[in-house]
Amino acid sequence: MTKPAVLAAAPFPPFTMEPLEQAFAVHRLWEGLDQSAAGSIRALATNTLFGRLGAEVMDRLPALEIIANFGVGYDNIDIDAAVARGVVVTNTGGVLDEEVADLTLGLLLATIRRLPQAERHLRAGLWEKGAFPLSPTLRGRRVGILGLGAIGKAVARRLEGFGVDIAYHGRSRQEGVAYPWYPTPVALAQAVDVLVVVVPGGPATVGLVDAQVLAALGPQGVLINVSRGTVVDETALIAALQDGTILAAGLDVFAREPHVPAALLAQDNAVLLPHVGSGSVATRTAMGQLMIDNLAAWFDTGRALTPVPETRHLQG
Ligand code: 8YV
Repeated sequence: MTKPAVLAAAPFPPFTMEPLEQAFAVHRLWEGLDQSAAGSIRALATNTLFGRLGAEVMDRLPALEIIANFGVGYDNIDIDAAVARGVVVTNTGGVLDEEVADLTLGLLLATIRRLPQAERHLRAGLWEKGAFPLSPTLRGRRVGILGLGAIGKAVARRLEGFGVDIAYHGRSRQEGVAYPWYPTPVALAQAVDVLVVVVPGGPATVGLVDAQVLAALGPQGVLINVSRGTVVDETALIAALQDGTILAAGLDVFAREPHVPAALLAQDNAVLLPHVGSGSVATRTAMGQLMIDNLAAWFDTGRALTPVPETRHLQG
């Protein structure tokens, strides 16, 4: 039986590339794609590394039926263009939530207790000259979660174990959630002194955390962002870190990855990670497998396993 033709938009790790190539006839976009091959492509496998997957790529693929994303966030895909072409889009929600939540707590503690700075102090031989300065604390803080989805809830469950108060903002108050809900990001920021950003990226959330939200968070405020750099106004954040509008920030994501502004690198009150939220071997393997399983299910049954909400109606 002929294997369905799948276009890989960008390279995947070997533990994903190998099973992908076993199951499908894989074309590699980065090696070029001639017009006859383009006509045979029924599926696209992509990830955020490829960059924006827009109408111009989809238009080159007249037989395209499905786009499988290696990642839970799919702001890298032009969903309207996919829906207009009847193309189902899948993501890898579910298999990375706990991993990203673990990382979020690690980043939160690292930022408040200044762990990377303390380690730098030790490695630089400064401990023998003097103790590392005392740090701020998580004790007695109130943590606001911006975006109480699956990852936000996994973060909240962990925070309960840390004995801190939790509040949240999302578009609407959630039934059955006991944490206080605030109707706007500013109102949430005013009520808390740690703001954890886990809201999805994309046009609806660009600049959601702006200068006003940072001012509301206040001089003892700590911002943690593990979602997308676009959700935070990076220029406003740099200014807020420089002038003490907020205390500190822990960032796993940036507006123009992998570029990190020099002004952020210069801030001692920022803990900066290279987008490693889901980046363990086990979780990335599971994400790759779910991407492949989505494609296999689509070709076997005409129904993908984890279509994104905007394209669910396109499945039979
Ligand atoms: C990336 C992520 O997909 O799942 C997401 O939304 O941000 C990450 O897991 C990862 O960088 C793979 O490209």
